[in-house]
Amino acid sequence: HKEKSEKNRGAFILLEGCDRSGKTTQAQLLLQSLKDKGQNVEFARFPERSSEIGKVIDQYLKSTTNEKNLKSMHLLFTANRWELMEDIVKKIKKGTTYVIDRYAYSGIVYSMANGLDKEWCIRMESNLPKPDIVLFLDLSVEDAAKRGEYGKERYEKKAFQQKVRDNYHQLIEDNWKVIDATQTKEEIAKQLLDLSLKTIEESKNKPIQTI
Ligand code: DGP
Ligand code: NA
Ligand code: NA
Repeated sequence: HKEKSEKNRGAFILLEGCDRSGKTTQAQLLLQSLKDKGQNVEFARFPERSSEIGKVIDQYLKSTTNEKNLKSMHLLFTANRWELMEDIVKKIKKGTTYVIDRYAYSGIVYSMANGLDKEWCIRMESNLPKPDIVLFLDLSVEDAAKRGEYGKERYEKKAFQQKVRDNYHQLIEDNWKVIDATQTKEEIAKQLLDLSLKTIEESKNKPIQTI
């Protein structure tokens, strides 16, 4: 029989997308709208750069040299997910919904774009808690680039982002919703809110799955 703490759990809502997809802005709007609806909701992002592992990741993302070993770097990103998910899952089980900006799928698509094997990347993320819904903000690299210059970090280049987008399209599963990110900010926000409220309702008494 199910533990009491697993009834009426919160949902795990994930936002994924290329750099400049509007993901971070939408995550904040979604968080606020859910709070306005009276939902018990918190926010997290990956990589979370403030932990010890996160600091190494932050330095890596800000540097442009290529001397780092790609597989060990991938495992640091994965470790960063594990180190935070334990607490997050505890809170989800007690009824808090989480809106999360990037997660295992970013890990897979960015590391694949670096040339790592798809199956290896997927395997390294296995057994992490699985999101109840993946809201994938999708737009062409041309449209993303029109939004202004890419930033200065390692992956913020057009050719690389094209690979990332193609890789995302290879991962789409049943629990993914592809959102047309060329719509207005308000239109996107409304879709994300409707999908999230539906997901919160539907996830309440379901066990949390794993990747
Ligand atoms: P931001 O979401 O703006 O904090 O940027 C984080 C960057 O790191 C973004 O370009 C995506 C990339 N990223 C996120 N997770 C992973 C991962 O697990 N592996 C790799 N290689 N890159 C990642
Ligand atoms: Na970024
Ligand atoms: Na971001």
